[in-house]
Amino acid sequence: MSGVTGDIGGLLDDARDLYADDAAASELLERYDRRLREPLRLAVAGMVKAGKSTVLNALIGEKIAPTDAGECTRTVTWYRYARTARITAHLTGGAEVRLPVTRSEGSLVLDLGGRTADDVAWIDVEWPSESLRSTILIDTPGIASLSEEVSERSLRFLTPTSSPSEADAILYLLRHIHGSDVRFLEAFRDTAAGVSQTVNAVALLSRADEIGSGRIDSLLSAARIAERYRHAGELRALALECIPVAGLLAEGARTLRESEYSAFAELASLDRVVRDRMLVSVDRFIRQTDGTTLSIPRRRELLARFGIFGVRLGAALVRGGARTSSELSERMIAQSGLVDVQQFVADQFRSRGAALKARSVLRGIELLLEDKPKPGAGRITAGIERVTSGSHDLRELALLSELRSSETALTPADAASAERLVGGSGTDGLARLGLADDADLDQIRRRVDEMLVHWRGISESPLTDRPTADLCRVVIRSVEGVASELAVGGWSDSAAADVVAAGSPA
Ligand SMILES: Nc1nc2c(ncn2[C@@H]2O[C@H](COP(=O)(O)OP(=O)(O)O)[C@@H](O)[C@H]2O)c(=O)[nH]1
Ligand SMILES: [Mg+2]
Repeated sequence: MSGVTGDIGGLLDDARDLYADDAAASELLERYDRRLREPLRLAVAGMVKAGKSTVLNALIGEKIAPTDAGECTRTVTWYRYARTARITAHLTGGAEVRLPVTRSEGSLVLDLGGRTADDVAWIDVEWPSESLRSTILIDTPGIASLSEEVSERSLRFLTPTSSPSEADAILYLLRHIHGSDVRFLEAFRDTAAGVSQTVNAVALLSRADEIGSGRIDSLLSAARIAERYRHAGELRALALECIPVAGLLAEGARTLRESEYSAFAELASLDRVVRDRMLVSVDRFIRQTDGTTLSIPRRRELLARFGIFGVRLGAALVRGGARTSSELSERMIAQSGLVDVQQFVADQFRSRGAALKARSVLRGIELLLEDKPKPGAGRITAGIERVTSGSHDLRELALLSELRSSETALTPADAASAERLVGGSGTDGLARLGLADDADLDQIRRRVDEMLVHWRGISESPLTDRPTADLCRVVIRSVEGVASELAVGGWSDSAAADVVAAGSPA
């Protein structure tokens, strides 16, 4: 354990001593301790039928989360890595029941054995998928569901009032920005309030293929809408990014079968006029025709798996040269937006995993101290302050949130630069510096120097107020971090001279 995780370990020990005579509090602290060691918890949330379970399947690369309307889509379900598959239902009364691991046509079948979603607190799916090693994925029932109880289940889980959210970060799926989306995201942000705020949500503009009615340029329209949302006031403060994603296409592509490749190849080989006529609409596609040897049930199956957009795209990609099922799968995935989502999760959530988990746990300890005040707790409160202000990672998260949600005294250009430097566009060094992937050492060194001089200038100006100077110090520390990460040791020659010059009494 290192850095912030280690510091919190010490705090948790102190808290355990303080609450040694309180079994419930001790158990809670035990859970926080485990949470620090487990992978990051990433929840998929959004309104009913936003495409949550489909995107989750695409991320895992298997049809494992149910997407039909069964009872299981109304429960919170955890997907965690384990070497052998095992499914456990945690019942509302506290009991645990093992559920059978059954598959049907490649999909996992979750069978509650006659119980309803109301009987089940949550389902724990342990699954041998590599993609789950570094992240726990959590599927949640739709918020703003017709059934209030179902919505409540998600809200209690993601935005509880007296404990931290069970999720460290969320993928929030939306099709249009809706009042309930904004209200939920605000509640999620406020659940993380307290000393170590952050923006830890990303918005996914989901079912992107349907945006242009499934026309082949639908994804371009979706990209334009996402761009608009990205800068729209309300979403900007609540989500780090807005990424368009065609989940069904991604899910279909990641689980593409040989027989499906053959079907696309057959469509691709049809005479152009016949093909265009067939693909003009869903109705046309499943109509009786002599134009193709694909039976109507097979065509229906293709539609269910890929949507009309996916069917059109699949045929176009085969015509464009996808010669095998794996080539087709790769090209479909590239179009779906899935890679952008994966990249975002890696850059913004996984790379900050320790800080995001720390934030959740610190908030938990804070709330416990509020809920059950005790003499001697002051030491722990002070410890929380110390860890929060001493951890550069946590200060970066807080600053990012501040830059996103409130006006600062910085010029718009400086605010944008600060946001990038603290990792708002990705946590790797080049992204922070706003340099291309192939930037050479010289460019990096120059940019680092330039940034240090600029931000020290603001920080030390007599016109700069105290909060802005504090903000500058976080930015400077981030730039120094980048310099050492990218091993441009040389920055210190000129920059060190600056430090000496600035610090010398002359
Ligand atoms: N066309 C299209 N349909 C989708 C997409 N994602 C999900 N769906 C369909 O929408 C329905 C609801 O999807 P699901 O993932 O269960 O939504 P959830 O309620 O948010 O979990 C299912 O019938 C999916 O096949 C998508 O990207 N494109
Ligand atoms: Mg679902």
